[in-house]
Amino acid sequence: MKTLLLALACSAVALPACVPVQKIVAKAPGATATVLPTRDHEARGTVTFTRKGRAVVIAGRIAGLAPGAHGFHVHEKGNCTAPDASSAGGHFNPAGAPHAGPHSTPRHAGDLGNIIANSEGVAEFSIEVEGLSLGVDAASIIGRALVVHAAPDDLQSQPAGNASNRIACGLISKGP
Ligand SMILES: [Cu+2]
Ligand SMILES: [Zn+2]
Repeated sequence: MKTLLLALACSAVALPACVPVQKIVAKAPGATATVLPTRDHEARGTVTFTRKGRAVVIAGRIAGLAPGAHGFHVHEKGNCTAPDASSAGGHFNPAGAPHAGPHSTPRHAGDLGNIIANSEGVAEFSIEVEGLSLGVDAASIIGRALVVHAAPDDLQSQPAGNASNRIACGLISKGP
């Protein structure tokens, strides 16, 4: 009976103390991007950027894609206003490196490889890369653009992996 009373007290009175610890310590994303379709396309979704040691984890869900692989990059300019997102400029490349895959050295810092859409046209992903920051230094991706392409990035063709048109674009902003 005494135990039961204590359990009730926990749920009724001390509720905040009963929230799972993991939920409290889980890191909020350092940045987010909502990608919206460019003209004549339908891809859209939300992506979070979370620091993990020296790396950044880029996770999210993008729908409205053709099934298969789609090139996925951080582009230099945080400007998605052009109908084809050409306003976002080239791949974010502060080191003047060649284009490559997300786990190659050297590579453009903005090279995130591909996201893979399922038969419903939905891509769910979590990509861990180094060489990016969410701060105010030269490697920061805050204020730049996240771009999804129509075709796969072959991870080697210069200057942009031959990934074809830009089908979705979103500004990367600080905070959750
Ligand atoms: Cu791109
Ligand atoms: Zn690149």
